Amino acid sequence: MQASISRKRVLRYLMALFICAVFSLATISAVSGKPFRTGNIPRSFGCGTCHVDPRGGGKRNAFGQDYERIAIPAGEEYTKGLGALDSDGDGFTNDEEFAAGTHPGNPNWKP
Ligand SMILES: [Ca+2]
Repeated sequence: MQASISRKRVLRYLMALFICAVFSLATISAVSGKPFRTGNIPRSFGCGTCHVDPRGGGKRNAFGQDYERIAIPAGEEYTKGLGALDSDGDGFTNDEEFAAGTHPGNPNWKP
């Protein structure tokens, strides 16, 4: 009888440990981003510079998609080519948008 209770306790403990581990991993993956990238661009709007969700992660906005296609393969460098693009199609280049303080991935926000 004692061994059976002890086994149940161990199983409960292991189950609680497993649930905590899963919750911790889910939390870590939700908040871990690439904040160093915001230092590689002329102006930062935080994680929302590249991501639809301003907290980061998940789907990228138009600028983030161009950053992924051009800057990441260039070694995380904001290239002249990326600056010359109009990622969000609002009529202003990414360089013009950063210089004006508007968002290069949001067509509703332009100089
Ligand atoms: Ca814009």
